[in-house]
Amino acid sequence: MKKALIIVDIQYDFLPGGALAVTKGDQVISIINRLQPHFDLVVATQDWHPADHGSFAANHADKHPGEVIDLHGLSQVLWPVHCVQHSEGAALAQELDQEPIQEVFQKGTDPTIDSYSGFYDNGHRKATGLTDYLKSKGVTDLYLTGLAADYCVKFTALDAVRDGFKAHLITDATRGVNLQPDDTEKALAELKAKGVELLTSHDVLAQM
Ligand code: VGL
Ligand code: ZN
Repeated sequence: MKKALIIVDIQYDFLPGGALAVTKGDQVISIINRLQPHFDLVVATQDWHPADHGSFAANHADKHPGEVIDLHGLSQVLWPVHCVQHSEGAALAQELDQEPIQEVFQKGTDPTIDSYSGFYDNGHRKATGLTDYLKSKGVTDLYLTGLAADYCVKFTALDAVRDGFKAHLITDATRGVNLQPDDTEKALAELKAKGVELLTSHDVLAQM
């Protein structure tokens, strides 16, 4: 058994004050920092959009964030402009200890399709390389943390299961966007039903 910590999208645009701020998103950072030394491998994902990305409401006439459109055959929630490549909002937060992070996998770079998961775009058309990387290192177990619980963390966890990893979600190391108030609760229930183990950072640290 080899364990990797997966840190999803700890970027300024998802933190309080950011373009797509997750309420209390900053509270997960110290927890993630505490977890990092206990893993065989630490990997991060980074939402990394070109300015003309199709998930931005501003790139569609008369559309607003929160509306849902058909984007090249896939249902797409429209978001405020966020995590534009090389912008300050797209940077990994300085408060996150980046020393233990071996590799950063970028996603959402194709303007025609969104990518919530760190493994594949939303149509499972292209891989980021994360699966091959983790398998090449002999990783069996993934511990998921970061933002946002109801989008990128959720879809990363689902793809982890799909690609044969044992997936664990550290519930106090994630927060949701909650476009609907119960979105995070629903996401966690769905993940649990699909075989993802839900546990707290306290549980993880006690096991190690
Ligand atoms: C995310 C919405 C749009 C996330 C990224 O990191 O959860 N959510 N892009
Ligand atoms: Zn995005």
